[in-house]
Amino acid sequence: MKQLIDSSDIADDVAALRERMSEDGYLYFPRLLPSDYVTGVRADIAAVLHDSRWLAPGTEPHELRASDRAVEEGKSTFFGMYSAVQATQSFHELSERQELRGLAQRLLGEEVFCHPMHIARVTAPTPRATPTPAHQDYRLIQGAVDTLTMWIPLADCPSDAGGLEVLAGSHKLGVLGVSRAEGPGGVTAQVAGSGVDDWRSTHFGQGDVLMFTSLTVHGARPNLSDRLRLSADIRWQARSEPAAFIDGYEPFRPHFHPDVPDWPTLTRGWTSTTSIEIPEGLTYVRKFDSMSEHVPTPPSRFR
Ligand SMILES: O=C(O)CCC(=O)C(=O)O
Repeated sequence: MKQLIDSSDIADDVAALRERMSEDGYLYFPRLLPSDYVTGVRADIAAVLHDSRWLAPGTEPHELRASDRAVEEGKSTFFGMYSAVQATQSFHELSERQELRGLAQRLLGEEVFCHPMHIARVTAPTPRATPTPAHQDYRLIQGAVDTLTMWIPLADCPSDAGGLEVLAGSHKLGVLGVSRAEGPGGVTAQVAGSGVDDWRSTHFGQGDVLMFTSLTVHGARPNLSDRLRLSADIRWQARSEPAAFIDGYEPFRPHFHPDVPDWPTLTRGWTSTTSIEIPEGLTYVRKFDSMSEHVPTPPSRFR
């Protein structure tokens, strides 16, 4: 496994950050979030997993050992557990951490906002759950091509637990063709024959941040452990650029809505909802069919 390059030493150097993102399509910051803080968020989610019987009987919740009930995301028995995770205030408040906002702002060079559709991944061991196939986020998220994803493990994720891997430099290939695939997202990017083959990953620790562009090909490695892999996907874009919406739905509903209830139900009893608020005055574009054959590559800051 080729290792991700650690960018901690350039975290405050705007020019160096942008140059490396433009070159590699990703940036990696080990332990960017304080361990105690991440442990608190994980404990809140582990309580949901315990109550949903996703944790093996007789095991400690923080170990995240999977029970037989743990299934791949999107299966019918997934949604009870996932709705409760999506109703967890501390999970969404990850997006309010200044370490994350500051990084996004430095990279995008203007005021940013965080998509309220924060995604929690509770990944059961393979083969019960198929690893996320290699894909680019742009076809799925659309809107601003310079939307940046932060993938954040909420528990240590050694390589047997199947962390994320990125194809360094693949963002320069533009929007790739896709085919249907098993696993989260349901699509895979047609990258074979592109000549780009620099796959990178690492033994992730809790609170690491792996950040990449919406054109960077990435996917998950198989979870060969007996634990649930727990991580968050947090996305940022420039406030001045359009966000995408699906016809018939208000923009930025919760992940997996309507199989997961809408915000009024999820946020009942919260002490603050700032983590999921949408700034006023955003512009929007209608989503296109993510499987379309030819999708033009919009100009980007990072190519
Ligand atoms: O955690 C995963 O399995 C997938 C995450 C991902 O693909 C993403 O953040 O876009």
